[in-house]
Amino acid sequence: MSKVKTSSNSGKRKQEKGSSPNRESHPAAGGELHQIAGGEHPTLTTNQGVALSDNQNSLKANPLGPTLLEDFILREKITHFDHERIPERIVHARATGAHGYFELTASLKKYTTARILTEVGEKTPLFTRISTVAGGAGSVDTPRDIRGFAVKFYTKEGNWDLVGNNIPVFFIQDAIKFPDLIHAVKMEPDRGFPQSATAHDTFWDFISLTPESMHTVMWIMSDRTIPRSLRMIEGFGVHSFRLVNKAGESTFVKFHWRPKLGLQSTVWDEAVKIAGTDQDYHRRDMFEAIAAGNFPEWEFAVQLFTQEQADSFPFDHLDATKLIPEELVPFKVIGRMVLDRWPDNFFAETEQVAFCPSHVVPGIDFSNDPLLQGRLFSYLDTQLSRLGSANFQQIPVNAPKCPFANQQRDGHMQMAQPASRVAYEPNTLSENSPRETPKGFHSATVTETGEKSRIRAESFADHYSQARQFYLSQSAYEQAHIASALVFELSKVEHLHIREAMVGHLRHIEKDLAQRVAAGLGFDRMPDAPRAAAPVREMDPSPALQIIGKMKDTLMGRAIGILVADGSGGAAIRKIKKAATNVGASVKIIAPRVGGVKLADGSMLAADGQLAGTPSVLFDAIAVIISEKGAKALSMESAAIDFVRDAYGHLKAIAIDQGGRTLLNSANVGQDAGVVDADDKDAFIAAAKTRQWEREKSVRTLA
Ligand code: HDE
Repeated sequence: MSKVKTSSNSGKRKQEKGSSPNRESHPAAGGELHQIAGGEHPTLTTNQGVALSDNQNSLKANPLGPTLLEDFILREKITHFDHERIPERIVHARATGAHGYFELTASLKKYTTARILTEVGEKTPLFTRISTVAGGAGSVDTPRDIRGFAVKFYTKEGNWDLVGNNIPVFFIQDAIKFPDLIHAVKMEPDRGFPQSATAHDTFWDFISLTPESMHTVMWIMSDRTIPRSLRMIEGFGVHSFRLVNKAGESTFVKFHWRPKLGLQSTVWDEAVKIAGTDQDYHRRDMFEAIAAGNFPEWEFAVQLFTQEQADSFPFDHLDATKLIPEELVPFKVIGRMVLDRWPDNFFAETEQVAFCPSHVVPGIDFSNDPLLQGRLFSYLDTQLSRLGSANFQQIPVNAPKCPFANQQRDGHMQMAQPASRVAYEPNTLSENSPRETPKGFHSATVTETGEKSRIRAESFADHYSQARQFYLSQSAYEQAHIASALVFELSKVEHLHIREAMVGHLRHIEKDLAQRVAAGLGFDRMPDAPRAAAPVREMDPSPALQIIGKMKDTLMGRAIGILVADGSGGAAIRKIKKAATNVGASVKIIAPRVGGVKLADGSMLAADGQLAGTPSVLFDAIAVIISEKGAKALSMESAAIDFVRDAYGHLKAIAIDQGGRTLLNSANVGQDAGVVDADDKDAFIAAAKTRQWEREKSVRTLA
């Protein structure tokens, strides 16, 4: 056995020349840290309030000796650190949250007693958390995925959580299938990948065996799942709920959020590249918008309908794989949500917020949707294991902002210190203990009859009609994106029989779609279609289901990137910048060096981003103002070539000066109606408000 020389044990190892063991004068020991920031600082203490004299060094037997177990300061600090993480959400782990308010603009007094829906003009504080579903907490913001859209309203009558998604339908009809669905979509358990992607065998295997998921599959293959910004997505409560009025009568209701900025998505190649450029793309976008005072805003709308109306629908509204077309039951806008405050602390608020669909207030009640019924159990249960205690509602972000009192007591991490002798109800010993009230929560009166069974209702059997309606309601561009997304995803599936089974389902949805996907996958024969449990109905197209139809003719909330180089013309840059900011866009100057460029007139222009780290995928439209000299230099830079090539490939408007035209030529980029002269600012602004859809067929082969 070789002996290691432990001279450090002696404690007498020579000091470095000129250094001193005294931490005040030893930079490595942190003695200079105290000079970093001025001002009055509170004393640094342990959790027990003991002031620290040294937060840079642990307690050692001698300067090079072992650390002593006695060091309670080190142990307290490290122990707390070791326990900083809590279990991440099993789904919806990755998210962005913000505070805001809800303002009612039209009363629903006729339908509900819920004060939040009856008092016009009243503002209710809220916390909103928008998430992806499949990836872990550290995954990227832009995978193809549904976005969770959860809102906690702190009403005067208790907390109401509306825990929805950015898609109005769901994959499954019964809660008992949820663990299977999620296990199928998450990373495959033997290999631990892919992270946050549906494009793998287990997901499509499960889907191909679950025909009820076909409607949601159409939605997730659309560009709804690759949004440009969380400020540009819709939100849906998905299930039918009930509103209950003073007389105890109930009306069914579906809840909807519609973004003020309109809908806007990326294109798939762009979403993939954003993931490599800025993993926090959506979180940063929301943070920057709120910081700049551009508060994200949504309209709140309801669809109200009676049991009699529901009986006449050609589908069952209790089936979460179905939506109620706007054309059948119109939307009634009743309020707005504004997100105006970023959380102080991500963990305390966005991570610890606990949503439960079971959190409703008097006047709002549940329907029998079997998915919703399962969720009423699941969320409370998950909070117990995630937050570790039945007292999770005492965490500030979860606590109601109205008075609340009951006789629940004790438990892990109890913060309250009730002083009374009694902890039960009723009692005669306390004059001011909480009592029930007739104004409290009443469930809607509903008669239930029938036999207990494990059976799927016959009215849930139609799995294809609304999938077909969705596909046929899309513009030709959007249909091509859906078909291409299916080809992309299924091309990642290793098992041929799964690819074939999926194309079989598509045959029920739309023959042309099945053919396009089969061709894209290189099939030489059309696979058989599975037996459909119910005949496919022809439903009227619903244009409201499009994204393109719901884009707004605006640059509000969008971003323009101006690529500049030494020798650029300052006037041209200023002109574009002014035109874009005048219509609400944000503008960034991109230069080869972050220090900026020397303009033609010799003045310096600072850059907001360095070219290599700020590619055009981060912008909705670009301008290239670089002069001939700049073009010569940038034509040799792959980042500059990619900048213009990607902007063109992602169907964006491009404004160019003469140098810009030279760079486009070097990059082999075509020139169409979306490529405009930088002098024509109006043409650029008009083109920047949309995508150049017609260009797409010239830049990629779509299915
Ligand atoms: Fe969830 N879901 N879910 N879900 N869900 C969770 O709760 C669950 C479903 C949704 O920002 C979990 O706190 C079951 C539909 C959102 O914190 C968990 C079923 C819809 C969020 C859970 C569903 C949603 C969750 C994981 C089938 C749209 C994030 C962590 C019956 C209407 C909320 C947590 C946040 C989160 C269970 C289906 C939306 C495990 C059992 C349908 C937005 O409890």
